[in-house]
Amino acid sequence: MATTNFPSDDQAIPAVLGFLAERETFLVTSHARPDGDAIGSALGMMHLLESMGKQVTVAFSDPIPHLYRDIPGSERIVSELPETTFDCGLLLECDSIARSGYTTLPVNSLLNIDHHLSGRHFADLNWINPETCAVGAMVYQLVIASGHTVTPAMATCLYAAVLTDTGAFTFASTTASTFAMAEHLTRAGADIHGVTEAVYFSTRPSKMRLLAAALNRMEISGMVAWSWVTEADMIAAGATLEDCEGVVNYLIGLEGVCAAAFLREQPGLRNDFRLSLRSKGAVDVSRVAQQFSGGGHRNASGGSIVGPLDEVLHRVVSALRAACAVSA
Ligand SMILES: [Mn+2]
Repeated sequence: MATTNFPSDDQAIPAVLGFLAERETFLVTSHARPDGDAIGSALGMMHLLESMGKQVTVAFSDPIPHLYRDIPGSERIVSELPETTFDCGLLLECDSIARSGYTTLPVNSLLNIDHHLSGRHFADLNWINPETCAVGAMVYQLVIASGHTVTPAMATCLYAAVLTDTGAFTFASTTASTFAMAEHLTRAGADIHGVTEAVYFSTRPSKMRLLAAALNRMEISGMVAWSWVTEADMIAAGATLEDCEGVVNYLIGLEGVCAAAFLREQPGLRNDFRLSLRSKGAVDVSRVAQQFSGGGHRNASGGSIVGPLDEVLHRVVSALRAACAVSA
């Protein structure tokens, strides 16, 4: 089957619903180190597919962060792929199979739904809309177009996806339609207080200690801010990888700062760093991430970089300065 490029959601949505209707068994997955949108959109899609009478397995290669363990259906997520072949592999916000953390998927066809600027047309059917705030919002559009009821479980999953991927309705991707969707999901029974409590008011002390170390070390030069943690910092804080999520958002919160970077040393890999980037307004960090084998959105992206810390910081900060200069 040829890959397809849709000029608008109005054309993509019926094609995606048709693709789903023709198939019975689904393997739903998303990117490695899953975030709220990956988990919420995958589980929201699971609930929709089950409303359609389909058989669904949701698989993630990495563990589910504790913040998201109460999202309805999360107890059904598996990490080992079952020994069966599915009619369809459904990849959400993944630009390739490799990004899912699995080497291959046991599927006869592939459907790709993504909202990243760096999204790619690798599947049999590809619906990519970089304008939308979350893949959860794309799944919401599918639910509405399908005519199925938005159940409370579905609503909670999709609300969690949208809440987290808009930075609690603060990012530039937030529009009037984001709030209209949030209102509808709330009316449909989304557990909005439960999700908020889990995501924003259940931080572990280890994360706070790691954050303190990172913020204490923060550097600011002109419109660029940056910080980093080494494996030794993580051990000292008793922190896990998921405790590093979101540290970069504090750096982009600084007045006058238009681009920010947070680096964390990969466990057991000295001088090998995972890079998180954020920006404000027109400053495009998805292009910066592409220089460091990554990608993402204009204002939020990530990648990886290898080298001695001083050299790595110099390269990243120079790239961010250049990105700020281009948009000035
Ligand atoms: Mn997303």
